[in-house]
Amino acid sequence: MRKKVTLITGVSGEVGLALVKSLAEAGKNDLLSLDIRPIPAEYAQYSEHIQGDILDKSLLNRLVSEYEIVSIFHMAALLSTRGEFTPVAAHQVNVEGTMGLLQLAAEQSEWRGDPVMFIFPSSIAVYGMPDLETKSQYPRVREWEWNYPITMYGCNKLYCEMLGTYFCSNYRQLAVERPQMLDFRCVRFPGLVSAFTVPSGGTSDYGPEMLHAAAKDEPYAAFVRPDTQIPFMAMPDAVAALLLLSQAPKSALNRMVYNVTSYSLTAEQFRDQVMKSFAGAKIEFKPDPKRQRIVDTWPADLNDNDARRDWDWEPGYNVERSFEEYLIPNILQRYRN
Ligand code: AKB
Repeated sequence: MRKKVTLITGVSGEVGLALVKSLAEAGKNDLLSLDIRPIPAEYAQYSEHIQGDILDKSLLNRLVSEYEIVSIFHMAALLSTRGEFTPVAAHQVNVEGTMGLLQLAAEQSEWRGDPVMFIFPSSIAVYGMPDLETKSQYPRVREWEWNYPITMYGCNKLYCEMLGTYFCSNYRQLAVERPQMLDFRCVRFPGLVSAFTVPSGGTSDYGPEMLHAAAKDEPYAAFVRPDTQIPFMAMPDAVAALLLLSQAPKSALNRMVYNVTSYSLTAEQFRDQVMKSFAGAKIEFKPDPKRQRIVDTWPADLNDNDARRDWDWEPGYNVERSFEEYLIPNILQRYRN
């Protein structure tokens, strides 16, 4: 008998690490993690880890021969800034990697006669506001509005949302009598901020970067204008959203793709929050035109009413709680050691 497992891809990334820890601490002891990198030593206790590439078909075949995969949290991705430097690699990881796992999940669903749950994190990068005037006119966008991404990563995420929806609703409907579809569920995240890890390769990174630099007493130049506004969320809320969505009864879900958000800040307001705790922080603004253009196309805020209605989504950390109770105490602790 194959061991039943919950697979987490991209476990060594920011969200993956926070997720595997939360799932393990909530009592899940069937976690199998996969990442091209090793799992950091302090997280190794939470899952059985396989170091390997989601693009390696023989590895995926080996996984299904050895394990019965009952759900997948697919966190592996190359983010928006990195994707502009390596667009072909971004497409391979973000699209071909997701396609391979969706297919695996669909085949496992058919084989088991029971849908595999596929949890997919998408992003505000799927939006593309044409100009700053439109961005200020439509501050809280709905899921279906302004889906015109300008980055490879944004295009990849939007397409994979559609692929997941296809695999969930229509995959092989003409070829198989009663196909057993997988159960695809997706959240669109704003910029995420963790107290324990610093992001790499994203374009919302100026927020967390300024905070971590201040805590380390290092000067920081943000690569955007002070008036740049996007939504943010503390990492525990991102993990809570993934868990809550995965626990929601299927019958309650009226969509497959949901916005979730917490608070919206300009880069200057973000700096002001940081300065409340690190009064001497040396933070300046040196906009990089290319990265600025990307964040200028992202909405100032998200409308997450549908997630609130369907699966009781509510962020636990507003801006004050986020900084005062989660970010600052944990960051102080982190850099003290
Ligand atoms: C990025 O900046 O690329 C990510 C995201 C908003 O998805 N943090």
